[in-house]
Amino acid sequence: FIKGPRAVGVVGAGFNGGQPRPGVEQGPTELVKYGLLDQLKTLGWDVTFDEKFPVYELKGPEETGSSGKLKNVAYVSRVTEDLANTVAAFAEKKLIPLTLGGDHSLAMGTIAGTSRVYSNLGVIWVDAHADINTPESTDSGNLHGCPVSFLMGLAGKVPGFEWLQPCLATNRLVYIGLRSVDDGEKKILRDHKIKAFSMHDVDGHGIGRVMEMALDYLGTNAPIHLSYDVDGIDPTVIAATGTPVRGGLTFREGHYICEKLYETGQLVAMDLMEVNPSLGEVITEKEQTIQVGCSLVRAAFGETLL
Ligand code: Z70
Ligand code: MN
Ligand code: MN
Ligand code: MN
Repeated sequence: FIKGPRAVGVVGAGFNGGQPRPGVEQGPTELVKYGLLDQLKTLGWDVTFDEKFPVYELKGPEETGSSGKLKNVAYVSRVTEDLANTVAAFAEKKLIPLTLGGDHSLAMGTIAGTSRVYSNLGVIWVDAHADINTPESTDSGNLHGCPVSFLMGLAGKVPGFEWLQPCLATNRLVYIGLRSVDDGEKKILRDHKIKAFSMHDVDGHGIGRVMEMALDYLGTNAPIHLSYDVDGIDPTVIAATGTPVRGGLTFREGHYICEKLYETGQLVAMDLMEVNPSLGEVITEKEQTIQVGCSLVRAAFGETLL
């Protein structure tokens, strides 16, 4: 189990600049209001929490400027640089940084931060999406679809992101839960032989075996940063997130990943991202049937193969 002091440094990162849907900046506030900090204390954790608890705001229209297709470059860069410093300071003091998002572009900051403190860091990235678009491959221009390529240095030099140097080798990350990967991203995953367990793999091996293989790959003594996009879990369980995708991890599979990392004592940082309390609509049975029907056809025609 977790070695060293049971101390967690909670970072609230209310931020929506990496994607277009408002509401995700309220994720940390809602999680704390629900009692997350007290729940951690009850589990015996020493909880440090910065009461400043920023809900980040645009300084002005200059921060929404684009660089090529990328949107809000200055805004995302400022916030993630700030976050990297906060997370690194907690990790330096041997606290486990727990960053509550906010959209997943924030992981540029959190993983940059922990990688300054831990050598041989491994990342487990739970997500429906690969978030590895480059400035060239992105269709949406939303930076929450790009953090992995920025961290790995696959994005090249991006004007406005001078502070972020490559800090994650292509063989130090494992994905779990992928099922909505852009064609350009599939090519990147193949070209760099990036380790990925899609939902197809979770189905085939079971989550227990997938975690065993993931930990073997990263090394059973390596410090691990868990970057958890809640949309990795199925929308029947997690509805209030910006881009839900059917066919995700079950409630238990989603939890097993966390439990296993706790059990091994390898967890050194966690992000919980893309919680959007303002979303979560009810869909009709008719819509649901049409959607599942199309989804089954797409599965038979190759959509989910990486
Ligand atoms: C798409 C893009 C994404 C989360 C959507 C989607 C990326 N690949 N990530 N929702 N959490 O826009 O690049
Ligand atoms: Mn994500
Ligand atoms: Mn996602
Ligand atoms: Mn729904």
